[in-house]
Amino acid sequence: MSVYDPGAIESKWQRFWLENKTFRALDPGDPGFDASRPKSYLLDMFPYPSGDGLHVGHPVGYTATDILARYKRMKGFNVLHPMGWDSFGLPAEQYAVKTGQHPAVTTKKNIETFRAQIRRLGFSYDWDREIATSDPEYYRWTQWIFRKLFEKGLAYQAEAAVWWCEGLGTVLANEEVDSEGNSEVGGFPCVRRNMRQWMLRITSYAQRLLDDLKGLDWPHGIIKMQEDWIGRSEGADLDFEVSGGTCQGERLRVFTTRPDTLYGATYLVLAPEHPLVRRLASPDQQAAVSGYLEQASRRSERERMADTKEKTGVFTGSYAKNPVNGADIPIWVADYVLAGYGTGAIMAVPAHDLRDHDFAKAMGLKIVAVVRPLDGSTPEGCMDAEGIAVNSGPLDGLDSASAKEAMIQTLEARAIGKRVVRFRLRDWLFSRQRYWGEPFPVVFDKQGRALLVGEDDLPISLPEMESFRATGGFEAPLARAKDWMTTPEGVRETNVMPQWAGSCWYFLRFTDPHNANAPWNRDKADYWMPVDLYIGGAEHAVLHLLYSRFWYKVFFDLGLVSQTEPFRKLFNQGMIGGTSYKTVSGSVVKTDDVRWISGKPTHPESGEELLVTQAKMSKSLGNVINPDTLVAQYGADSLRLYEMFMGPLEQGKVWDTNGINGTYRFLKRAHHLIVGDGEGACRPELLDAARASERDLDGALHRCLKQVGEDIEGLRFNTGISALMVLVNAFGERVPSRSQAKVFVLMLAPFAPHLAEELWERLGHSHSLAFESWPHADVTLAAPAEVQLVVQVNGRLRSKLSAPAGMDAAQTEKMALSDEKIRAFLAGKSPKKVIVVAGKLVNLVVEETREN
Ligand code: ANZ
Repeated sequence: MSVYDPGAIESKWQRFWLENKTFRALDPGDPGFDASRPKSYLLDMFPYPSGDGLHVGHPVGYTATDILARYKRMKGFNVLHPMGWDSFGLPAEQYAVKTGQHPAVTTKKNIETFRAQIRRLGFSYDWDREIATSDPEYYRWTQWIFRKLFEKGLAYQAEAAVWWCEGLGTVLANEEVDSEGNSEVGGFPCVRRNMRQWMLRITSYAQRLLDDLKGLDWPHGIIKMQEDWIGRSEGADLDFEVSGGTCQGERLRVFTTRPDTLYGATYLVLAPEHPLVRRLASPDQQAAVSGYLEQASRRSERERMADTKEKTGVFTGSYAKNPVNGADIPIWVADYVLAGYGTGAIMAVPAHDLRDHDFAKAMGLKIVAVVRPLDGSTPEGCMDAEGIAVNSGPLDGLDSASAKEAMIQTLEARAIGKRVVRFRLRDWLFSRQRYWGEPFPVVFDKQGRALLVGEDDLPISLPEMESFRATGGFEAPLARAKDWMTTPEGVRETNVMPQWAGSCWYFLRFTDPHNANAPWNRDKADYWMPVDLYIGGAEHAVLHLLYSRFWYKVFFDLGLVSQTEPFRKLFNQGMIGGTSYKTVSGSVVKTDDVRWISGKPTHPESGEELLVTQAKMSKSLGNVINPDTLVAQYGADSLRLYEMFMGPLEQGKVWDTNGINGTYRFLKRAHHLIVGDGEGACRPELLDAARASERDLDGALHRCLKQVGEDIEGLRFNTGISALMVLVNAFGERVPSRSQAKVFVLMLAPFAPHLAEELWERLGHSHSLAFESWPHADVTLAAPAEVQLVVQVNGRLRSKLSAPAGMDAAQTEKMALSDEKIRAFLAGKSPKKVIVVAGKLVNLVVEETREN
């Protein structure tokens, strides 16, 4: 058989790898484990096994880590490359609601689909380490970790204002609600409510979470997003005294990052949720304040923060005294001040803060400038930069930094203020009123005290329930499982943990997935951690990465791990978008329904020409590409290769199914290069020693080898693949020698592993190439064959020649002087001076004539 038949080749090798456990990673202590080798832990963000199955976006990241995993094994590393399932969470529950099937059943089915699809792509995962976060053997340890958090005082209960979503029957975090106040999933309306919740004290790790970002090899954009999310601000808390009214003499504390602008504070603003608001409302402002509070409760935090939105607010009718100049300034309530940040109250300095400026303009409040620009200009509108203090009594003339310092000292001396550091980061809302999540290892005794369930009683498994639909009334579904809820010690907590919980530590479980006595063994974790390369989507830039970093630091403090950061290097693959087709009036035509008439997409019925746009792949646009069809048609190797060849890994791309033809043809040629057309295992000529005519190909081969190695290390897979394509072209119809064929096949292996294994076998090997050494690039052979020689006359470029690499100075000069163009230029004269950089440049200095 001599045709390239990916179907046969791929199923054969996938079976071989599975049966032989080729990619099983050995742990320290395992027989055969080689401690002298370096380790490499290559991790994909494990998928949520949705009912839709895999789409072509998933394999982008998986292929990238797989190329590296295969390469690192060949480079002599002990490689850990695992895969598992993030299988708890709202979508599973929603899917179950939709299909009427129990989440456990649908999740199991979805996992099977995902696993089969992923296996058909031939990734070199150690399948013995497969885990699922919804498996009681896994979540037993998530519960165990919760116990630790509770014991350390990092888990507590609080009444928290949360989003209640009636449609989903659950509370949602801020990030799960859009700016219109609808749920991101499903688009159901949400309302703010106070409810008892579990919170995790991530804020006590804020400084460390910020500081440790410095040592990470992560994309700058992601580091910046984490920094902003943590949001460290230095400034001061300071007190204003209420003058007059029922609150006369009470102190109102504000937080400011600009204490230097205190002389310009012309009013105060409280968040609508501030506890003093109602009491500060004077009798004639009572109605207006109440009306405003009602209106504000319906707006989302994001909407409230957006600068572009119109500012709203009302005067409370009360005043406070500015402590430095004694002025009575009005107290307002406005929702641009957030309850959850600082003290929930601000001093407004409209001359120097944009939001205050807009507000003062809208409400006709006083604006007093107290900072002038460093460049002496007279600014119009708001001047929010730092500068020199003016109109500020003793601060006048000081630069902003010194003025801040001086003001803080004054406030501290008068005991009406103090220096503070604040973080935007809030504690993590850790409970959900759902079914499909980890139950808490908590019962409440008769007095309502939360007690931990003993370690030996874990896992607390989810009860079987007939209906897990929310019934409304703000009750968790588990509250209906009365038998399950009641225990001799007390009543079980009926909330469950959020989806993030399981993914906060799965990378540790992979180091020791079947441990029945502990979440992981310290020695194993110490050996494999930290993750050397973590690849996944940028959509997890903030929450997943922040939460896992937080837990990891807690584990460090508990002595469960030896480092403080879990992911040394992070890389975000670009998204694959699809093409979508719409009519002028905006109705979507699914990709499969588009009728192509003379190369133009048209409506299948009306014949109207359609508009083409690039969009995210989604079911509703009908533009989701299923990898299974492509694998059936072209093979997994072609698909893998194509996804890597489309462009740089980090870049977003638009899917074009036609492109896969190119990588398929390349693999066919690669197959032909080794196998030929004959009946034998490979081309008979391969068995001969290299013949003289093929030796010139050694240069091309080693140049390719050098580049492919460098490109894999630098995650530049597209250029590595194109180097392989160039090489196959260079061979053309010529037959490689046996040793050339070996090098070629080994280089191909990380990219197109099935075909490479097949060719390796045909070259006469009886074992897998997975652990063959990566061939050594011969530097002399890899040196470029030709270089460019630049010839100047009196410093001006006069000729460019292509020259054989490795010429010495004399050869270089001789070549320059014998060039036609240069000889014409010199017109028989000999240069006064010749400057030579061997193999690169010759500058001829001649007497200037008029023409020169
Ligand atoms: C007076 C002032 C003058 C301010 C000035 C800024 C510029 P960051 O840097 O984000 O920490 N602020 C304080 N608490 C707030 C809250 N709960 N909701 C909305 N805004 C709040 O921001 C701190 C600054 O944001 C504080 O400093 C305060 O306004 C405002 F020329 O005080 B500033």
